[in-house]
Amino acid sequence: MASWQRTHSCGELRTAHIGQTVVLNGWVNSMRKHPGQVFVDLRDRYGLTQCVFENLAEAADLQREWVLSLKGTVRERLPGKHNEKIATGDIELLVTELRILNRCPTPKFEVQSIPTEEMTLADSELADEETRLKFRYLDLRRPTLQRTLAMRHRLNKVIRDYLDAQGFLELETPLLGRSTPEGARDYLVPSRVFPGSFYALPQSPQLYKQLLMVAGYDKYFQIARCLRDEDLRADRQPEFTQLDVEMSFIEQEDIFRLIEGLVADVFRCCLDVTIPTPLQRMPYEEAMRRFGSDKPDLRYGMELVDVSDLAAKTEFVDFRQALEQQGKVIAINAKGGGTLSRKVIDGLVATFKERLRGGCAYVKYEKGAFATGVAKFLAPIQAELVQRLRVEEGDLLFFGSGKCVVQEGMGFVRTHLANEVLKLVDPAKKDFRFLWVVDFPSFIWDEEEKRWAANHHPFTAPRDQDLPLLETDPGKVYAKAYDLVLNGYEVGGGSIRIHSPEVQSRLFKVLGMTDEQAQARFGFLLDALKSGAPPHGGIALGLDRFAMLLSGTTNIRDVIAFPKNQRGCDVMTGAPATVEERQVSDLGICIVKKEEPK
Ligand code: AMO
Repeated sequence: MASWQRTHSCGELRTAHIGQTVVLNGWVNSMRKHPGQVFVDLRDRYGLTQCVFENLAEAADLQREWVLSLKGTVRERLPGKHNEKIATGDIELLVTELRILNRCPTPKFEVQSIPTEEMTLADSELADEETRLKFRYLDLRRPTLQRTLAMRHRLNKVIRDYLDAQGFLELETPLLGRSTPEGARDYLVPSRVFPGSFYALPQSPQLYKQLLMVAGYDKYFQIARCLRDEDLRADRQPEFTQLDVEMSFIEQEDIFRLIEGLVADVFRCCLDVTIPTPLQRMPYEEAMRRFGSDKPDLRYGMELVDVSDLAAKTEFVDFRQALEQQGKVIAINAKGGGTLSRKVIDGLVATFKERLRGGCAYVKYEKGAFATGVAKFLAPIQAELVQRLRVEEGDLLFFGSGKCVVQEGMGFVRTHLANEVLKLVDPAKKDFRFLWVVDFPSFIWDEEEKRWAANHHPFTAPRDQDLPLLETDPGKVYAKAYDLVLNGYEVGGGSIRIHSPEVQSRLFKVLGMTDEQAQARFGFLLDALKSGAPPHGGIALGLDRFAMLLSGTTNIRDVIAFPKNQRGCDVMTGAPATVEERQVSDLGICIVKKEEPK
């Protein structure tokens, strides 16, 4: 071992080490200079150690984030100087030898952590995210991110151990393949050898895993990278990671049991939290009716209440119009929201109207009666509304009315009120409400293309009892599909697959594909299904979302070492970027200049 190499980490030394000569390696987290004495907090991913230089001239020049090797003697801190907030807070290192391993200019932004137990910088103290993404290697030194990445490692390890113990094989599938439809746009890779032909990067390993079932690998999993060119949101990345699972000779219940065991193990090992199993289940229609969402957050109530029957007794124009168009009037009780100002409520109404694509009205309940807003119209139904929505003094009711999207719109109203206005949830609190959403419709009507589209993906089996309706009434066909929901996020989705080539062909037809088109695109799958396909099914969990929720953050980028920004760019390396003209012409591609996206 070279003389500069560490004997201990910066989070390791305790009173038991007092008197020992040790070497620490790390970064200068912070410094305090006094006459004849310099204090440096040295940092690595294990923690911080206070190091003292007494009359060591070179120490005066040290700067933040320089990389040091410090040899010295461990000693107890002076009385009153102990720091209970850090694990090494009882000792300090009296430095006898300083070796500067590397110097650097002052970093673009504050990397240092506040040495508390939690070691988190408050959001308000962080540099803006774009700057931090540009210098990601500096931001990754931040203990919060080091903790979330360590959590991810643990998550992967627990998953592998659990599935290995259950007899699963971890198998890899190609990145360069044919497009698997999962509802998003593909990232395409042009072929040099076959100009004009493209590989598609996988949106998921869906078809490969089904083919592995045909091949007899009855318990498969993979921690798989997936790529989807879709609009980004706080919980979406263009490349993300799935725990992809597939099993043969099973039914929906077997997948539930497997995943429930996994979830319980993950939360126990990663957070020491017990998740009671079996997890709650709810049919899709019920989730939509009660919460206006297929991924309801069950940490709070505030359920949607259909008041169409009562609304019919009023003269309020918005309500009447909605009902005349066979629409609905749905109400929600924002408990205690009566204290919100008129200005805030008007702002909310404007936001909600946009999402509802219909009317939005409100009323407060003050001194035992409706006040402000549409109070005068609601007088005839006040008593019934108060009872149905359990209205109490100081409550605020919102009403959404309209023809088509009012249920989903009110789902938005519910989460917006809970998260942004009433602050009913704290993501850092260890409150985990899981839910299986089941019985999804197989198809949704695509108004633009005037055809049925697969609600999950086209390999999902319809319920046996609904098979006769496939051609006659696709809107009434329900799927053997399920989503795993946690605190309002869809953290997983899967289904029992079609293993009959005839049913698969019928389903492609419902989606508007001719036999020839189905054969051209999915001939290999149809052939495989004809080669002795076992009944099979599976699921994929979104590991980034899982890690995000385990870490108590709402930003998916916090759990990915090198994420893309909101526009899908890697601002650190500058990807996507132009390439040399020769590279493009080798691929037989000609670039058509388009206007810069705004
Ligand atoms: P699905 O498309 O539902 O199913 O994806 C499974 C899970 O992956 C996560 N996820 C994402 N996470 C981050 N960024 C994204 N852009 C993103 N897109 C999806 C979600 C989602 O629940 N092949 C099927 C699975 C199956 O049927 O077995 C599939 O990919 O948490």
